[in-house]
Amino acid sequence: MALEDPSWKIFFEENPMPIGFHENVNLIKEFCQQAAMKKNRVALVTSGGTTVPLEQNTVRFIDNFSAGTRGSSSAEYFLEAGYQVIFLHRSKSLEPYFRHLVGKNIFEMIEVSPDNVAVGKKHQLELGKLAEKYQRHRCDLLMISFSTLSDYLWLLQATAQQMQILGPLALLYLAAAVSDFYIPASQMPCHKIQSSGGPLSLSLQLVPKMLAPLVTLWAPNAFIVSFKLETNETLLETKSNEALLKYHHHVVIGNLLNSRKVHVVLVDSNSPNAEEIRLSSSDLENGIEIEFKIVENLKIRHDQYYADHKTG
Ligand code: 9Z3
Repeated sequence: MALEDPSWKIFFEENPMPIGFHENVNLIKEFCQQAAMKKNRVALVTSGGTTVPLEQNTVRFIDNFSAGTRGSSSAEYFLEAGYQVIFLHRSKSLEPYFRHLVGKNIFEMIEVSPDNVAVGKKHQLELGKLAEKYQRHRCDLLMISFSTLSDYLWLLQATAQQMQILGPLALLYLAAAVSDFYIPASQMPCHKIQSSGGPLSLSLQLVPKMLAPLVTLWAPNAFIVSFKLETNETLLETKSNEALLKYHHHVVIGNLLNSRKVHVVLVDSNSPNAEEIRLSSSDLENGIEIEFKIVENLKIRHDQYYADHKTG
């Protein structure tokens, strides 16, 4: 399918690679090579929303709602499950470990006396646990950031290609909220759109479906999990199944905008029935996050996939 439809190739011909691309690819390459030598599993976790700029010198852009909660929390659980993680995320969106500090006032957490500066007593346990986890995992975590849709797709392609060296040890977890529409670089005005031109009409092009080349060409041996976001419950399972049938990857996780933090459905090419993960009230009381259960579930599926695909 990817070979027949050249639209994804044209996208990369028409939209320039991001600044710092080669430096990032080198970091990713080294990370994957080291992991492959140690036979470690690596999860690529994509996270946050892509922007679609309206001008080349960008003053305005179309954005996406995602804060990166799914991706940043899942990255932590993959690390806890023994994976190394490439965290491909929207710049300034939530990040693993640091997400727990968002909205907290660091100055209120610190006690200052004339001869000492220390974490206040009531924050020591929480911050200590967090710092310990961060320090334990930081060498297994590679952070790469993007802003625009085009930057994201360039980095996704390159990361998937570098992960080929890992064969079935690689898992791709595509949680970023990726725009379906964009303005090709050649159709974007160079300078700020002036209001003196009157009301603005935009014509957006469809983004080529990158899952097709991703599955068949860029990461043919990896275990690939994509997300399907809907707002209409009646479409969720059908649309998730359609995605699986169309791209022939391994798992589609369907979620609804309003219930995504407590309920997801997993569809898998090997089983006819969807599996549901739903947080109970006791899970919620105990601070269990749905991503903990998603990663736990995927780890079992990836174990099976690895056992079926490893060559020696
Ligand atoms: C998701 O569905 C993610 O679960 C969310 C997470 C973006 C809903 P938050 O960051 O939200 O925790 O606030 N991601 C995939 C969204 C997407 O763009 N999917 C495409 C589609 O639905 C297919 S790849 O068509």
